[in-house]
Amino acid sequence: MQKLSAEQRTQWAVDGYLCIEGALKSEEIDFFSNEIDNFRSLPGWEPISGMLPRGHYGWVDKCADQNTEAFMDRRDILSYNQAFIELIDRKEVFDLIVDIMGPNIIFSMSQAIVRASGDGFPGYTHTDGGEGQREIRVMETSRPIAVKAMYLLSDVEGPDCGNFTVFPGSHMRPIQFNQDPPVGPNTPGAVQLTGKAGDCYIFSHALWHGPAANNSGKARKTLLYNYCQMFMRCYDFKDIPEVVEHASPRQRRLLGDLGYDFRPGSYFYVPDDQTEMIMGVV
Ligand SMILES: O=C(O)CCC(=O)C(=O)O
Repeated sequence: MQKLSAEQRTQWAVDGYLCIEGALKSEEIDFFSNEIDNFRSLPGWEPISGMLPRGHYGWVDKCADQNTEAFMDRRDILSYNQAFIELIDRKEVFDLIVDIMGPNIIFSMSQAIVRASGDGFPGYTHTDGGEGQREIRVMETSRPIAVKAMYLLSDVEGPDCGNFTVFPGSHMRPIQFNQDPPVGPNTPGAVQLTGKAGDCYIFSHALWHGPAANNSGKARKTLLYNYCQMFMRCYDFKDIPEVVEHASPRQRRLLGDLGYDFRPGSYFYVPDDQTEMIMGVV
């Protein structure tokens, strides 16, 4: 499997994120972009404003706004197309995630976000994994608990274009989540990243990050795939998801199929063949 270059390893340790340019081909960008537009009209998990506890998603018949340029935040997207399952272990990104996290990992969530232009959303900054993980940071030399891959499906060419915004190096500092005004994409130290459709950002759960406002005149579309150490389990599914039937052995393992029925101790010590399975040699 491919490994981080020396330069990438340093950037990962120092900044807490990487950009993989051209991770998706142009026909894949169009394909995934169309898929996102298509499942707007299909049932799925979305935030239901004001009706659920923070960060929880509810089942909706369709996205509230059918305009493909409007906001959408759809979770658990693997069942919409086989291509979303295949993306779980896409070589250009997955190899590097394994190099960073080690082999004892599981796939924990998938998401498609469309950030509309000009809707007044100011952006926000957070760390991943909610209140608990917010208290946990990594060192330069430690494996992270969780890592996200964010695939850009739109070009992001200037500031305030819905940019993925990061505070380089912040994965090693406690996030100041109770400031007034809150830490955000225009706080000193924030870097609004630009990129091309097809690029992929890989970042640690502990990095202060989030979207910037989008005043670009066009929607910004992304896919987000999250991986965590196996002991943490998945965020998106209570049980092994049905899509596992359409997955390769490695994808099955990443979706939580250990090859035996659940018993206390499962996901604690990993299956005997975990390293070979993740490295793709079984
Ligand atoms: O840029 C976005 O739309 C949100 C990405 C993000 O902050 C996250 O996935 O945690």
